[in-house]
Amino acid sequence: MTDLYLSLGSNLGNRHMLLLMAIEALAQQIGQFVRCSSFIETEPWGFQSQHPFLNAVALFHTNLTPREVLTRTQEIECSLGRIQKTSGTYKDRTIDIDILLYGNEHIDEPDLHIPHPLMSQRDFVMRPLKEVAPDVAMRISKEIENKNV
Ligand code: PH2
Ligand code: MG
Ligand code: MG
Repeated sequence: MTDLYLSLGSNLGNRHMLLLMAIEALAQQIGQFVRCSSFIETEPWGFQSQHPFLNAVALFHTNLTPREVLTRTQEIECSLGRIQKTSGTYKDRTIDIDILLYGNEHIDEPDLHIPHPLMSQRDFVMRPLKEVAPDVAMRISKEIENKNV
């Protein structure tokens, strides 16, 4: 069983219900739900939108490979009304599920980067991560600091 940290975000529709439905689907398809942060309202980061986000971070225990997790999270996004992503700019969305961390693994493939390369820059990720796993949030922030010296 591997610790899997996921970032969840929604800025369209019934955001609260969409986050709950995503967590339920993840618990059925990905592995054991361990815990989730509170749902925090955040301003759109990196793009202009009049729709604020609801964000959360959740921890699961999984036996799936990172690639299997990616496939299933994308399927769940589709089932919850996510319109096909087009490359380039960020868009409003009913649900976004991003893999933040998969155990201590480092993966760099064209469509799969773990740890999530932008996570330490994103307050909407680091704040809820700190709630779910303060030690992990601290480790990630330190790793980034060390890279910058
Ligand atoms: N996700 C993005 C880009 N910007 N801003 C907020 N507040 N929350 C998000 O989940 C988010 C974002 C790309 O997926
Ligand atoms: Mg995202
Ligand atoms: Mg995404």
